[in-house]
Amino acid sequence: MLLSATTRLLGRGKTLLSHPVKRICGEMSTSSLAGKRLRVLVDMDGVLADFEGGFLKKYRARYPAEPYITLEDRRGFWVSSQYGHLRSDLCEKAISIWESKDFFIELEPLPGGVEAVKEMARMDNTDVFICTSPIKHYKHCPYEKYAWVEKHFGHDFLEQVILTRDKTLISGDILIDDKPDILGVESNPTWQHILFTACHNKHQSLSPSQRRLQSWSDDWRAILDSKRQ
Ligand code: DGP
Ligand code: MG
Repeated sequence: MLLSATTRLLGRGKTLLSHPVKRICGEMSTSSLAGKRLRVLVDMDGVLADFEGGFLKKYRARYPAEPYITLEDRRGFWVSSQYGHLRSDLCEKAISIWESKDFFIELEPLPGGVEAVKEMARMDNTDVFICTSPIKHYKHCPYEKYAWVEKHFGHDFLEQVILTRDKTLISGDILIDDKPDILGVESNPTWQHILFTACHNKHQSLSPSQRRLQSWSDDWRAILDSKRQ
């Protein structure tokens, strides 16, 4: 009874408690264990799921007579801002696309992302979390983000999902994310930001603390290794 409660509390308890050395660790605080493991936070939209491609496809299908911005011409993180600059009413039209049912669940995976994250999750001493910001129009997005993870990673991986509007509050060693400026209430986040290249950020220069991952064909394993103690 007590053992099963401890196992539940530790989360990874089954593996820990069956190993004599790890059992000692199991009696230590979970934070001392966490210190030896690499914690990788991976963003979803623009990193694992093709938000920009999915947006453009659905925008053109719904508004075939309206002007649009090719992926080559995308600049700046906020899609609605760039469409609003093109013509003010296009801002709302852009927003209507990702606020629609089935937008998030139908996003295509970006090449190699799902496979890379699955491989990371199998690596020794590595914890991987999908860390994603839902839009505030919550009718479909949070549900569909969970459904997308279940569809591409399987039900058990839902354990690794973090939905937050403020990623600075989440502790980790690295955050792989396509948003150039990740700001929030914590001015000194624990993670190093690895900027994942996307159509909207490829022309931007990095801040001194950032590094780039060009795509999932780039050497993400070397980035993880460089952060291991
Ligand atoms: P993340 O990838 O976790 O940083 O999530 C950012 C979300 O914001 C993602 O769902 C895409 C969405 N997004 C992109 N452009 C705009 C925009 O112009 N306005 C709003 N409200 N959301 C946007
Ligand atoms: Mg993103």
